[in-house]
Amino acid sequence: MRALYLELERRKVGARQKSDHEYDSVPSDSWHLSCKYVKPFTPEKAKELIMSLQQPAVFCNMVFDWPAQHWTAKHLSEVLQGKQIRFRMGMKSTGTAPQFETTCSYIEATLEEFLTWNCDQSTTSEPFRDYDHSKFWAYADYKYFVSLFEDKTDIFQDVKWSDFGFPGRNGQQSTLWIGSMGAHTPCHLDTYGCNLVFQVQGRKRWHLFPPEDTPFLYPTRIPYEESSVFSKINVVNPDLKRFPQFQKARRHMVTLSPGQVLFVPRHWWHYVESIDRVTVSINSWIELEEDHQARVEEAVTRMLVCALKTAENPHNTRAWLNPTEVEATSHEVNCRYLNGAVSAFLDHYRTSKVAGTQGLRTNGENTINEASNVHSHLQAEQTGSHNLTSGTVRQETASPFGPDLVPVTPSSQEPTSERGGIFESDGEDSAGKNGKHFGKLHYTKRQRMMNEREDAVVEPITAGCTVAPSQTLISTDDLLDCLVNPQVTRIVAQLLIQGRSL
Ligand SMILES: O=C(O)CCC(=O)C(=O)O
Repeated sequence: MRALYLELERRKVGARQKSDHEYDSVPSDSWHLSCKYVKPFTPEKAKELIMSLQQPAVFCNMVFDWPAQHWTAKHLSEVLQGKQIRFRMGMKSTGTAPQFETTCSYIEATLEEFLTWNCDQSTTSEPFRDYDHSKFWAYADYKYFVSLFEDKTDIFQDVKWSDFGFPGRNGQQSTLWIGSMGAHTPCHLDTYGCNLVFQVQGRKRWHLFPPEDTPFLYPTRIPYEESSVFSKINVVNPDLKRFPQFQKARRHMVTLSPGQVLFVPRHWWHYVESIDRVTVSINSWIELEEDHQARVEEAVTRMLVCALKTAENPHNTRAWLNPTEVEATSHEVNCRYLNGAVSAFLDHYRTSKVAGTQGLRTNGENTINEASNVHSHLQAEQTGSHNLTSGTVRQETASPFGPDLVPVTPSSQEPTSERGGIFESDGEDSAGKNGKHFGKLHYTKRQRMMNEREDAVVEPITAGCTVAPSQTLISTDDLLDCLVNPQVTRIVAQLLIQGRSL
């Protein structure tokens, strides 16, 4: 059955769409598309696709009636009425090192001030006074609706993920991203869930890499952020001498335009850059069965990173803790996380009938049922011989792709014309070198493994014996990169779970 929509609604959408073009460099085609009256996929079909697709894909014509389609930065600045928002400031010119959040600076400003700085250079916008628009970008990234619109909860209904088969999912489970040209998020993978991203204003270019290419992306957990594994590579200007394996990574690139929704499957690496003067996007991470095991992997990672990095330097968490993390949690708290995650995993699979059957997406990665022989699993991971269908859609069914669902395919050529992103490199490293300081730390992170963070007991600082990294052959970070490599933590999690379930 296809959903039908009233012509009146369609007209309203179209009229407002036109007046919102002032900052869009690329006109949205939603007006023409909305004339079709119908959505190409029912919620049930969309969900089925999301749960079976193993490559990124762009949904078209699914959101033409969402009120959030009109959420330009200008509209949002009126809705938010002078609310102070934290902006991450980064440099447009970068070298081959990724611009991590730990190397950016932060300011508090209103959206109005942001728009003045970004779109009207004749006027000075106070909070941005130190940031020359030609050299810096600004990003109000990863803002939870629940924090942004505290007293305006009606607005949650403007986002309707129920159209994709997730009833009750709306703005309450979404985050908002507002950026200027060049604003970007360094290459990382999200350890939990899969992702739906609605592009509202301007365009963003996504560079995606499949999970099997993880070794070629040089994963690192420093900066440490629960639920994100960062790549050491600046994928738009890679240092191939230092990271030669990156040449083997299969880049998939797509430019997302207003009105489109990108599906990012679980564990796909992504680097995302704003390529228009103002961009606004909204996303929601969809929980998956595999998250139960991912929580154990994340607990192992947290324990090791916090222990080793605190031992190395008890006084300076800023260098390694991502600003989205509140603090380095104590060993006691981390033990509780780990035990909680293992118990939750076991409880879930003991009480659930879905383990190993249709409800459990394996997405090429093992679950407890498949992991009974972890050694063969490791071998499979290393040789790539396990049953992966990434890059293709499962073959039992006819291809679902067409004009309204566009697969993101491997790029045939490296984006050489875009080396250094959309700006030329001047060899400088990052905004951090400007001596700018951090702002207040963020309050939360995507999907918390526990709600009891407030209970965290801060461990007394003990004097560690620190050896200067320059004197060591293998640094703490080198060691951590091996110990908490995603392939290793997966096996550790499986062994822990097996040990408890015997
Ligand atoms: O839009 C961006 O800058 C990054 C988005 C992202 O990382 C995500 O949705 O997982």
